[in-house]
Amino acid sequence: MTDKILVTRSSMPEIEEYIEEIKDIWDTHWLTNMGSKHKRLQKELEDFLGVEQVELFTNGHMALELCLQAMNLPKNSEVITTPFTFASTTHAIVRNGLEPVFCDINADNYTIDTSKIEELITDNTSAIMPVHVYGNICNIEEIERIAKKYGLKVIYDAAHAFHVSYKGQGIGSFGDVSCFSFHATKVFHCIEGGAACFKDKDFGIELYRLKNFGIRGPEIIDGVGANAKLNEFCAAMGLCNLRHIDEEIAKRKKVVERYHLHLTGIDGLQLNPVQADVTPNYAYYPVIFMEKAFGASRNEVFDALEAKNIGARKYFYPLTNSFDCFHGKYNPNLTPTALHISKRVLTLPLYSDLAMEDVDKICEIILECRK
Ligand code: T4K
Repeated sequence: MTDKILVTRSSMPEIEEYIEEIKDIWDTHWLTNMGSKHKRLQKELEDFLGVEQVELFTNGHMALELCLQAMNLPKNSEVITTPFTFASTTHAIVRNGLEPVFCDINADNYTIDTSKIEELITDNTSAIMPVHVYGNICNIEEIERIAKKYGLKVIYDAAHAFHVSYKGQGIGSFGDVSCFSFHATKVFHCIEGGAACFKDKDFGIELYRLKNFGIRGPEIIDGVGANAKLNEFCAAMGLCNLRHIDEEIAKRKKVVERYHLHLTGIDGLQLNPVQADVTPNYAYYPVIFMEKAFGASRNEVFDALEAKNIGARKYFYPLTNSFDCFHGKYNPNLTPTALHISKRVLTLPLYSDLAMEDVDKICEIILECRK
């Protein structure tokens, strides 16, 4: 094992709690295919997130990919999204035979710049796929207005936003569908897992078929589906972690406050904003380093931390619209704010049991980088 402090560390329930939760699997021998733990987690999440319906998946990516597929959008139609995100968002669009159209982001909260969406809409636009990046919430009202005006579907990538609420309403309840990631690195996790939240019953039926080979009944397979089912061991981890989620977020809040204590008001540093009407989940701690004003570049800080065995991450660099796999098809200069931010951002280590002394040490190393 390494003593390195990494960007995050999976939270774990007590081993006894997990063993207790999985014990009955040895009686039932029911390991996957929508077993009792899957059903329980689904119901508990619907209540907890305050959403009408939840469908569970093997991971957040398959939730996004299959939600797009279930929408049956016209082939080659355009989906407006942002490039300042994890590969998954863009790849879900491309793997559906759809065309991503990249909108720039806001310089202060890194979510889609809604003032730039309408100019990107064409006759071929079918949907908007905004990202609540770092758990920062997009301009939901404006996205709703635009979607309504142009008849577009809205699929929120809410991978980072578990248990965030906006004006008291669970974030999963916005858009046609919102997708969460329950990956090991997330505030709430199932080892691997994901969920889609939505209201439309028929959409739910289609999603269920798509995650289970298109099977409608034992002798009726009337769709071409994938296999994206959440297994019972992952669901059991989710059931355990859900019991501790408030404590998990409270501990993360303390770590964030400690970072703030050291880094607030330092010239050349931009910290994650506090958003009005939003109850945050403290998922990530991104810092933007303005080289001139701060006295060191993002890369210099990254290297200095690495040298001291601290693994910060450049989430999200490079932008998805400059990935090698797209062979220069998209022009990142058309999203200048995203480009600017991606060259300057560093997400600092953040997890619930990160020691305060470690936060102090990380900040000390960062501040010592100033020339
Ligand atoms: N949309 C967005 C906006 C997303 O950010 C993501 C995923 C998705 C969609 C898709 O959701 P999933 O299909 O993944 O459910 C990590 C995560 O794997 C990924 O889930 C996440 N976003 C992304 C932002 O971060 P990597 O390649 O940076 O992971 P890795 O293996 O370098 O892990 C990061 C750190 O986490 C490690 O340094 C240590 C810690 N860690 C990692 C693992 C795997 C643990 O403590 N335990 C673990 O088991 O992508």
